[in-house]
Amino acid sequence: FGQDATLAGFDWGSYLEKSGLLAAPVSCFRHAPLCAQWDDIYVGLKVEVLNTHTALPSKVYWIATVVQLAGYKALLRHEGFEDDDSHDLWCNLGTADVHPIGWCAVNSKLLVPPQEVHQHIKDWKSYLMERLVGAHTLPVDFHVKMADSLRCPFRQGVRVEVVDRSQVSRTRLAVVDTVVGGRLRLLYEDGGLGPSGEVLSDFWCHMQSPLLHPVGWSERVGHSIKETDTSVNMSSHPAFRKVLHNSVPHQFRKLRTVYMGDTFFEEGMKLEAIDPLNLGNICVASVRKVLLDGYIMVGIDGVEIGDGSDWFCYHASSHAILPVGYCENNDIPLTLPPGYDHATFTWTKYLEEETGTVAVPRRLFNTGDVGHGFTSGMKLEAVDLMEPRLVCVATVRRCVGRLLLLHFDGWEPEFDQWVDCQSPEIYPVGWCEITGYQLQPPIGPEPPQGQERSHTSKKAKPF
Ligand code: MLZ
Repeated sequence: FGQDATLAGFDWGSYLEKSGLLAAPVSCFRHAPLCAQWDDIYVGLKVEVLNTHTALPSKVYWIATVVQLAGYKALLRHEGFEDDDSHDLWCNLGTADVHPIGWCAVNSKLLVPPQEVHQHIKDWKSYLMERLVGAHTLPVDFHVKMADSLRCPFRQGVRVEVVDRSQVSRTRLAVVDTVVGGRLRLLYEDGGLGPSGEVLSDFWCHMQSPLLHPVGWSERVGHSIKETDTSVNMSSHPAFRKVLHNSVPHQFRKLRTVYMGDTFFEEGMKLEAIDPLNLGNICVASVRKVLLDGYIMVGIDGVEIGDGSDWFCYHASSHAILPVGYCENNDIPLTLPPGYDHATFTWTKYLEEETGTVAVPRRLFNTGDVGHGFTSGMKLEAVDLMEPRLVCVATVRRCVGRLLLLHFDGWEPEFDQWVDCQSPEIYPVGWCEITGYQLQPPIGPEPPQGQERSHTSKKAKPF
């Protein structure tokens, strides 16, 4: 990890205030804790929150109003300050000692006003009564729901099949090592350990990632899988000392079923696809192989090595495959095969004259609008899918249909990535704080010490 945001405590509140930008609301993130409950969380709610501005020995609370929301973070104003915003404070609704109105009474806690306002108001009791009439508060089960939604069906020692980061066309057996906020650290079964027991090859993804599959998936759909090198001994690592359990399909997200009947993707058909190794690029691509259960292997035209090792598996319902002409229609620069020129390239000519192929029928793609609620400029916490251990401060740069172009704050635009609006690898502001995941803050104009910014290495390094 480069900069340590948990030690330094990245301050989303003042960062947003400085930028003047909004955070994407929690309700935009279907997989995020409390997404379904977020309609009940809004500006104007009143809560009971720990009062840290007293010299009293026991924990006391005071009433505050939500004056602004940014993801899971709320800007609170203590009752009594009225229009004075100088004491407002950002707190995380998922972690802070905040409760619905009435919680203190039920739990025999004291409500004590902050010292600064103590003198101004004579009769607190009637002041509060007046302020609280008709006020709305947090749902009573807020924290229970939060805890429920953080539960995860994966544990250390569960075996899965996951993309092999050293060769993206195949999967590889891996074992869950750690789970943080539904994100899994996976260790390849034959990844090897270094001289002092350190893991040589790991992979991070969310439990709902399309790159993750139950044991037996590859064989079932006809995807290639790396044979485990049994000479590699991992048994000294804690994750392998457990009794290993094979994962089973019900632990995984269910994909939309696709009908593979009369017309489906066929080998050789052309399309546009997000380059799995350069997620900011949408390229001219071909269907290379049709697997079972609606999965296809895609290759990027003109740059394929030729042995199929750089093909990538996408499900027919994936956001990452797009019909011919999608980029042009949506004003996205299409990445052409080497030797082609934007001034002269047309899909019609490319299909007929150059390759003698046909385009994948448009209706086979899942490009319909989903009404996701993201707009450009919104801030969020997003996985850098090229280094999927890193969750970074990011901004939505563009929204095109169900696709979002994400920019990583402080990084060059060449690090930008196209993701699906329902990607499980994007999170609301404050998610890292809730789950205990480390957040990568934006890098300043100068790269922080010990973190090189080698843009040239980006292409060569898969994931
Ligand atoms: N070592 C890598 C880190 C990139 C991380 C970017 N995250 C948005 C590099 O400098 O290329």
